[in-house]
Amino acid sequence: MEHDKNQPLPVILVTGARGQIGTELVAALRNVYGRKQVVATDLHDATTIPDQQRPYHQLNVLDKDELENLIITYGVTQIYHLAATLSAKGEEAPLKAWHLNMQSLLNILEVAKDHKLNKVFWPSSIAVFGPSTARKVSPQDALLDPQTVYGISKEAGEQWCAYYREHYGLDVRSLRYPGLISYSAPAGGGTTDYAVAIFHEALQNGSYQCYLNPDTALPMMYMNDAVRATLELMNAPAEALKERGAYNIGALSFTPAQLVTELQKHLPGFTISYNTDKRQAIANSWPAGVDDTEARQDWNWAPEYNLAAMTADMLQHLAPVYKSDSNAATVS
Ligand code: AKB
Repeated sequence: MEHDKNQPLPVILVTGARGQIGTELVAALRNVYGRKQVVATDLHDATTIPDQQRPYHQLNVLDKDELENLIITYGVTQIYHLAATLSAKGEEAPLKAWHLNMQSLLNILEVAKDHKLNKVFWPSSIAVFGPSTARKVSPQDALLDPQTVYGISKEAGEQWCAYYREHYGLDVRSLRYPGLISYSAPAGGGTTDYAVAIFHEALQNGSYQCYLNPDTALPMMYMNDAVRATLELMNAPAEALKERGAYNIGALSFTPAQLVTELQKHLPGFTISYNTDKRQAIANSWPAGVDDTEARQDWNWAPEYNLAAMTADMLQHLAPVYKSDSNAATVS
């Protein structure tokens, strides 16, 4: 994607910039708008951040005053608010996860309203769905009955975004991300994390113990598609976006067993064992896939990576990282 030269350059602030999505989204945004247009923020100490990854600021998103300082200092016009506690970690400390996920979103919406920002992006998740979808492909307008505190915070967040849009005219846009698979930064605290960890373990040790049953199908997406979806949604004309909440976006739906079969095409010696934990119950409450007809119709969403292409690309990027490791499996 390229910046439309007839439009002014945005100044974008990203929270959670060092996380799984943020790492790649910041790079993609800088590619389109230029490095200095994107202010990355996260909890990490700023002194550890190399020059080519600046501007960077240490920011706790619960600190509204500091957030506001950065908006004023940089003349920020858009925010991508990615900082959050995910599904599995959220269940370990539900009230803490609720506070972080909700209060940070409210801080962002308030400063965006007060400083009249052009646009806000906030990710929702397939975690808004629950048992009512009966593990089928969930439609856009399915009943939302989340079973985790993370899912409840995403459902409430969707409502808050709609509230600010309707009452204050704030242009907030949102996607229900499926499980995201990427090689640049680790996934952290989610139920779908196995689909990232399995690549690292396969290359490092030649085996993996999976915490989900082999036949647990979940909606997934390669990060390249997720980043492109985010940029496309944010650049779609406002009048095209008919969905009041967050858009379903689909790409892949696979089980651990199907991913293993695909991996074994490249790593024939790779072995898997299964030992389920609490994350199985969370996965059981989510649909196997999502229906993204509305996203396809309203802003031409279309995924590019299928299971085979995603697996090959992940291995191509990660194999060199583990090459010097004597236990490492050989990619054929
Ligand atoms: C998680 O597993 O919690 C996340 C999600 C599906 O939102 N990856």
